[in-house]
Amino acid sequence: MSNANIYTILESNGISSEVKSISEKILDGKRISIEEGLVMYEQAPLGLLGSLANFIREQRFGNKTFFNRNFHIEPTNKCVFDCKFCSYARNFQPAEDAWELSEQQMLDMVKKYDSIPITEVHIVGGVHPKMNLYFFADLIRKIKVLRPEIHVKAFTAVELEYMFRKAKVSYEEGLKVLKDAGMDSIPGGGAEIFHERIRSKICADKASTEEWLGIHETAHRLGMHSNCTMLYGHIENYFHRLHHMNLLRELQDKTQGFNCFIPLKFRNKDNEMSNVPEVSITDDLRCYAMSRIFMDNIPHLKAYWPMIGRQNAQMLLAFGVDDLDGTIDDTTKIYSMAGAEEQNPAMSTKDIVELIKQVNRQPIERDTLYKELKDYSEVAFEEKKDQFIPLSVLN
Ligand code: V47
Ligand code: SF4
Repeated sequence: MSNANIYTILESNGISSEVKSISEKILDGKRISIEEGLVMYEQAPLGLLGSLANFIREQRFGNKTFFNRNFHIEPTNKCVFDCKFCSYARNFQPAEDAWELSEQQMLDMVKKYDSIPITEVHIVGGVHPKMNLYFFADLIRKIKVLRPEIHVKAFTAVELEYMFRKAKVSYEEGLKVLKDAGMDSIPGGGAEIFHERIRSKICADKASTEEWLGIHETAHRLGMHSNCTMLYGHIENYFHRLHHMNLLRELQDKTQGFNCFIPLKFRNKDNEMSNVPEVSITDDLRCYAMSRIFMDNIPHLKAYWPMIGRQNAQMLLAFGVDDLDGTIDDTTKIYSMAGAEEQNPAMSTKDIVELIKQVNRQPIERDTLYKELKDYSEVAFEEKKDQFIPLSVLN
């Protein structure tokens, strides 16, 4: 037996004294700078990044792994914007695969879950001029009549910025209209990459970085929580990712309003960036681990399984991730249209619990604001019971 300790192993892998001292800082719970993040991104071995991220995750949550029971409503995929990475949006020309749901169709979707114990509806879609602020306030009000207890997490800051601009109201006025109607929180989409050199190439015409951050800041001030995302693995580099995360970290220092950070992997099927190759699984692992290490003030790190796949999501639970999002019930098309392996994303409670248990983590059902609802460690499922049947309502 050799008497190697972790540092002799790392040194034999060529790890620099700089990486060593930044790692010690991280283990001491200290914040790292963009420059230090860059050193770690570029030089630290994957195993070290994973261990550091897992250390932070386990310090905070032990073995707990969170999920929720939810479904999505995607009101339309018609969109006035022109994001180059988007495989989902259609313009306003007639197209077989374009949809535009009526209020009644959306309420019927909610009614189909009458006897199913979901806790969240996630509403996002394309940006359609006819679906304005008052249309959506009315929709949310009616959803709450049907299911008063359900948490409505709705509209990316991109959708909100357009709605408020069209209605000629301030962010605060617009958010109050939606909050009064029953909107509870805001999802994290639309952030993409904040750095202007990249944003101007991939999504030049939608809400700017300042607008995205301004809407979330206003929501937090009004007592609403939100999530935040980062679209990675396309034409950005590590610096752009760190710059993006730093802006979110700075806002979180001010407001404490973000619940979770969700890195979203660029998928390249059927969009205007199909020539850009997708990154490897090791870059995914580095990205999530660095997210956990760098975002020291955002409580949760989510691997959104419809986008990254079930097995990769399981692996990411060892790289800083503590949350897998929800059961989904085949109600979102964004990722299947972009080439994700999950063509009809749906998991029963049993499926998601087993996925978590398989990698020796503790499955905890949460609500949208991470209140723990049920520990499934000891729950045994009867076959076929508690199963979601995909409704495939958009097919
Ligand atoms: O903003 C679009 C991304 C986002 C592609 O808050 C793409 O809990 C990869 O934000 N490849 C919308 N990504 C989805 C989103 C989300 C999802 C799940 C949970 C939450 C939450 C938020 O989807 C967009 C964009 O970043 N996206 N096209 C693509 N081709
Ligand atoms: Fe529209 Fe959103 Fe697609 Fe951009 S990402 S084109 S805003 S649906």
